[in-house]
Amino acid sequence: MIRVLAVSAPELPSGGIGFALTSRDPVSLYNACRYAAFLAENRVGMWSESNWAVPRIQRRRSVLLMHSLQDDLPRFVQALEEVRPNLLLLGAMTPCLPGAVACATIAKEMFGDDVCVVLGGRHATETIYHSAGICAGPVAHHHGSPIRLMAEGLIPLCFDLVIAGEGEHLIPWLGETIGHLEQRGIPCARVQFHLDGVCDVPGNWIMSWCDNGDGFTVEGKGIPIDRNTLPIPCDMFGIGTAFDVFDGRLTAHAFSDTGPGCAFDCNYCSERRSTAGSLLQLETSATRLYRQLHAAVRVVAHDSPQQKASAFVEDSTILAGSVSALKQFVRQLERFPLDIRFGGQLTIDQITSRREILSTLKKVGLDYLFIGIETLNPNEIGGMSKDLKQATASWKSRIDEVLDLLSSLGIQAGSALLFGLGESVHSREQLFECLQGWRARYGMPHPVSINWAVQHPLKGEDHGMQYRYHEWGIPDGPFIEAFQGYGEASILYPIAGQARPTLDEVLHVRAMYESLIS
Ligand code: B12
Repeated sequence: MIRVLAVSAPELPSGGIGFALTSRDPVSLYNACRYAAFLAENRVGMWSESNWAVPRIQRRRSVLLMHSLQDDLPRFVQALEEVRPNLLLLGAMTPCLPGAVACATIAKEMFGDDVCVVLGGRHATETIYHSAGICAGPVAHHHGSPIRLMAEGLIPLCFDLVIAGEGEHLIPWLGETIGHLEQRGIPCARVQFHLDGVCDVPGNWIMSWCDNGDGFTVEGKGIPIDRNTLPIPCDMFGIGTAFDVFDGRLTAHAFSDTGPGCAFDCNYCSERRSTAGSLLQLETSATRLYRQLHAAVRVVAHDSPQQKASAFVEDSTILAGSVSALKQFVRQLERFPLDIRFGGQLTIDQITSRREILSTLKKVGLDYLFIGIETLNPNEIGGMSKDLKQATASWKSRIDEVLDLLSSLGIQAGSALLFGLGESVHSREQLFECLQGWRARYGMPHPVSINWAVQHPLKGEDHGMQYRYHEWGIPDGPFIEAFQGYGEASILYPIAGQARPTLDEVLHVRAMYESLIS
């Protein structure tokens, strides 16, 4: 029998999290596990006897999202005791690596070789990669690769497998294999010696493990996943979040499944095209997104009949901002309307050049757009790939134009700010002054999220920083308190070329932020 527990590792050793934007649904993990859940739901193979072969409300109890190791540890240990997993799936983004190590170590202490601990997600994907692009060239391990860290003794030997890339098909395969191993009385943690046929599993993925101080790797053949046939996460795991901007409606995380890459290539961002890969199956993306919204309405009607549905589109920019895909999406919603309100992201310049589409999108349910303002003077931070129309007007005046347009259309705007990219203190102050003015005039942007730029491994495109990431980016101590209210932030891993933030500047930004939102 497969007994699976899936956990998004925490990003902080202790303390709270940013308040502006968060979720109760670990959607990255839902995406990775959706096909396994689908097999369980439809009683296929070994998954039919797993602990996921239950209604989704029960299934989601064995999928956890942790934020603070200290606060969320009791919940994790309780889940370990209840599920007694033979397959522990840990998803970790880069700041969460120390949290993943802590969780894996506890599971190993409790179950030893009877549990197979698998680490996947963005950190693995950005630190174990093909050195010449997607599926090209030999596999490289960044200095922060968990395999290297285990081999060099910087972290304990706590992960049996580390998987970079797409998990949708590999996780079902792992479950099946572990089920068979258990039937034969072979310890689940020995799975790396039973990999027959694994290379045929679809998806772009690289599987690695560490044995006797050496790293080993197996790669898939790169058989593409047909994104049109992927199960929909909320069908499999339900919806546990309600974003404030949608008036109490439950909020599904929708995704058009055009891959993890963005249409743009901003050099500080993990979604940048050159790291995350280019867009996939864009021509059918509108239908996929429509199906996801449709599923959200269906799931809310079934699981919470007193409530209504909303959705936030997690695409880096909604349908990559493609005019034809957006128009197709609007047409589908016009023909087959849904009782749903939704939001997503577009860039400043996408918004100004898609006025008409935006007004049609509003009519079919678009209530909210989240825009990355980041900073007031892109030139000061070395430019941003998304700043396309810099020759026409300043970034600030284009933001103004966007807020004016969205306010006239009745679309609420939220925004993200990013510090630690090389901007001056004066620019920071100016930025908050502008925000005060905009909020007084338009009532937005709201919410506003503040972040301190973290250098991610970016498949080695990290300007030689070669951080190892095995220590918490914000160690226990005064910075934990100072960064309360921030989204992502770190002390140890500043962006290439920038100094670590001082306590004074972190508090200065936070004070300006608090006065903005009070
Ligand atoms: C939704 C989201 C969230 C949600 C849900 C988080 C969650 N744990 O699920 C919330 C708002 C809570 C959140 C929080 C954070 N997030 Co976030 N988030 C996203 C977002 C917008 C979508 C994620 C997604 O589903 N992508 C689509 C899927 C298909 O891709 P994927 O996530 O890479 O997952 C695939 C593979 O990685 C793999 N996989 C994933 N998990 C696992 C696990 C196993 C075992 C295996 C085998 C495979 C596997 O299979 C998946 C399917 O192919 C992305 C940006 C983006 N558009 O991707 C940022 C992003 C992933 N987040 C990011 C970050 C940094 C964070 C935070 C650390 C920020 C912070 N506050 O400090 C926290 C971490 C919280 C936590 N404990 O996990 C970064 C990660 C960068 C990096 N190098 O690590 C991203 C890329 C944004 C960015 N541009 O910087 N996030």
